[in-house]
Amino acid sequence: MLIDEATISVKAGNGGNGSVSFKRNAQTAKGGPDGGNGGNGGNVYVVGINDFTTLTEFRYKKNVRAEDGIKGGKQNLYGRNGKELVIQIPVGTQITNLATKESFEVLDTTSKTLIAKGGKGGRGNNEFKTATNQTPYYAEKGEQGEEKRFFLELKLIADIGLIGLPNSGKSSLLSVLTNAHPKIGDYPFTTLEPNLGVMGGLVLADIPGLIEGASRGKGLGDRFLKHVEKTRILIHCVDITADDLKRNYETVRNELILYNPQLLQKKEILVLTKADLLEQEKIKKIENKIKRLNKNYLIVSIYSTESLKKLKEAILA
Ligand SMILES: Nc1nc2c(ncn2[C@@H]2O[C@H](COP(=O)(O)OP(=O)(O)O)[C@@H](O)[C@H]2O)c(=O)[nH]1
Ligand SMILES: [Mg+2]
Repeated sequence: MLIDEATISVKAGNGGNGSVSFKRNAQTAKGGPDGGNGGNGGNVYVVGINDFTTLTEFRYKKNVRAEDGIKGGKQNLYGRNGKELVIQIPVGTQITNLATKESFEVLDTTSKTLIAKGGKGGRGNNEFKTATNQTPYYAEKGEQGEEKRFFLELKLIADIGLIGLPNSGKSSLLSVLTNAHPKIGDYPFTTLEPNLGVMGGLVLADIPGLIEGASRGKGLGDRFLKHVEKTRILIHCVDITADDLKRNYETVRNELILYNPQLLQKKEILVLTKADLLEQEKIKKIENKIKRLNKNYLIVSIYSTESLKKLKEAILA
């Protein structure tokens, strides 16, 4: 399981002060009170977003605040309300108020949850006029907006694992199927955590390092295999241009068995990648061989939207 977390300070807008003012013009030397009300401070809300990478933003942006209300003006002019602030937090994030320990989870992308309330604007002196006091020299101050600190925690479990030998096109597929931007053609063992992306609400993990010996810890493969255990579906990528497709496929399957035989029970989609690099004729021959094996397979190229669409359908089926 991968955990992402951040702590943020949130400040809702202060209310604008009410104004103290009296009507003055050529006709009226000593008019009644006309101080307007201050605007309300902006609220701070949370809405969910299907992009878990947004949490990392709050490592750098630790303070967020909504706009203050504008103070009231002469001639009963109302101050404008401060703009609300809506922060986007990945769906699945647990948000805990650090002072009260109250917490809630961001469940979807449609609901908007208030997390800090803006201060009410103060009333202007016009509102304090009474029968006995026609000239109140008094207006209300705007209230302070709420100020709170929150702990944000997102636990990610990959639903789908992209497996296959190095260079089989896993990272490329992740980048075209999801919002992730993994390094393509990167040396496979440079990262210690799998790259993740979201597709239709499902988390896809690009599991690098599956080579012969991975289950015994070679090339950090076992670190990555533990992520495979949690996934529901495996997308097994095999480079269609490789010399021995069967051997490539079996090398990876064998590492799965050695690590945990139950991994073989998972639904697996065999994906022959980089189909654009091979002539149709050769692809047909390969297909004929696979058909005899009675396996679920797809032939895919990152340059063929049609093939990617079919892959998405197979994953979501
Ligand atoms: N022509 C072509 N090249 C691809 C395709 N998918 C991946 N590649 C290339 O194959 C190489 C390895 O891809 P990568 O996604 O890094 O493989 P990984 O090691 O399994 O993550 C890179 O140079 C990619 O640009 C494809 O569909 N067509
Ligand atoms: Mg890769």
